[in-house]
Amino acid sequence: MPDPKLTVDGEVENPTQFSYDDLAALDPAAQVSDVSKWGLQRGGDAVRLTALLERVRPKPGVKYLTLHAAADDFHASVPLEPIRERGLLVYRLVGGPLPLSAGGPFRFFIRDFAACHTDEVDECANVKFVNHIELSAQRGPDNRPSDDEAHEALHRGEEGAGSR
Ligand SMILES: Nc1nc2c(c(=O)[nH]1)N[C@H]1C(S)=C(S)[C@@H](COP(=O)(O)O)O[C@H]1N2
Ligand SMILES: [Mo]
Repeated sequence: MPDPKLTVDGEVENPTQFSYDDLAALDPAAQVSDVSKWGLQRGGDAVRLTALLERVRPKPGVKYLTLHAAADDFHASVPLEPIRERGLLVYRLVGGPLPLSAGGPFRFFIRDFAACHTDEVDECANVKFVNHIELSAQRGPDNRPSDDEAHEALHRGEEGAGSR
C-alpha cells in the first residue's frame, strides 16, 4: 500500500490525515517505545492518543471514539474518557511501518484493557488495520463480538485468513 494514512475526524475542529512520517514527527513526549511491556505480543512503537487529540481538537460534547478498520469491516466504539490517557496508536516496528501481520499499518492499543466482552473498554477494542478514527457525541458503529461464541467464530476466521 503506498503511504497509507490514518484519518482522524468527526466532531473535531481540525480533521487530519496522519502518515507514518507524520506520526514519527510528533513530539518526543507523544512517543511511546515498545508497547510489548503492556502486553501487546508483537510490540511496536506508538504515539499517545492525547497527541492525536491535541492535533484534531475535539469539539465540546464529544463523548465517543470509534475505530474503523475498512480492511475487514471491523468497528469498535468506546467512551472517550476512560481511554483518553490509556489509548495508544501503534505505527512502527523495528524502525519501519507496522506490518499487516502485526495489525498494521496502524493498530489501536489500550493499556490495561479488560478481558474480551467484559467491559466497554476490552481487548476486542484493540482494533487492527485502523484506517479511520471518528470522534462523536453519540456512540458510533460497533461490531465487536458480544459473546464467547461470536468471539471464537471471529478468531477462527482470523486464523483461516492466514495472513494475520
Ligand atoms: N480489524 C480487526 N481488529 C481486531 C479484531 C478483528 O477481527 N479485526 N479482533 C479484535 C479482538 S476480538 C481481539 S481479542 C484482538 C486480538 O488481538 P491479537 O490478534 O493481537 O491477539 O484484536 C481485536 N482487533
Ligand atoms: Mo476479543
